Amino acid sequence: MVDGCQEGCEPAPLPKEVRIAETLIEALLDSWDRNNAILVNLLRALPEGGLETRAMEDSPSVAELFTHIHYVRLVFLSEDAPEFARDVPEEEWVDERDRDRLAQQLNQSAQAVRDAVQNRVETGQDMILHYDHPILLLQHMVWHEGYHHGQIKLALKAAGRPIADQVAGPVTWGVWMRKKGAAT
Ligand code: NI
Repeated sequence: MVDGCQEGCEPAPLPKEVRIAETLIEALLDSWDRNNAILVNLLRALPEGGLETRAMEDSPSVAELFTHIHYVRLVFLSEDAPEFARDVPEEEWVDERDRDRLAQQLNQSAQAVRDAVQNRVETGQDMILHYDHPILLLQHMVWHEGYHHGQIKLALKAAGRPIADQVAGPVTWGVWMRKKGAAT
């Protein structure tokens, strides 16, 4: 053997570029998981009656903002990676008041986005209609959902039912920043 090694050797280490690429995709998918965890945490932290509140009279309700987020994820998938767009709702702004149902929908569409982006990165395929890189779908959704996250907080405040910073902070901002395994 050229390298003097027969059975029982350690496999050759992966090239540096492959290791970096693997680390980056892992971190990006992790950021997506955290983004969804934050959204579901916000849903769970809403005060009684929070789903019905609106920032202004003609604004969507908090419930409608959550169903809009779910809908937007699946509609973009239906246009860009359709085999991952399962169960796209017929309506966009649904006034769903069942928190468990909302959480289930958000977790389901988050998994669909994750699977689609991972698949497109790993197979080197482009998205069909939008985005120069499949990762941009994920980044677009993070930005979109952060935008609506602020609106939800504002709606609660306008209705006189804000979530206290001490309650919201650890389950939202903290999810971005805490190292895995650190105490909450
Ligand atoms: Ni929107």
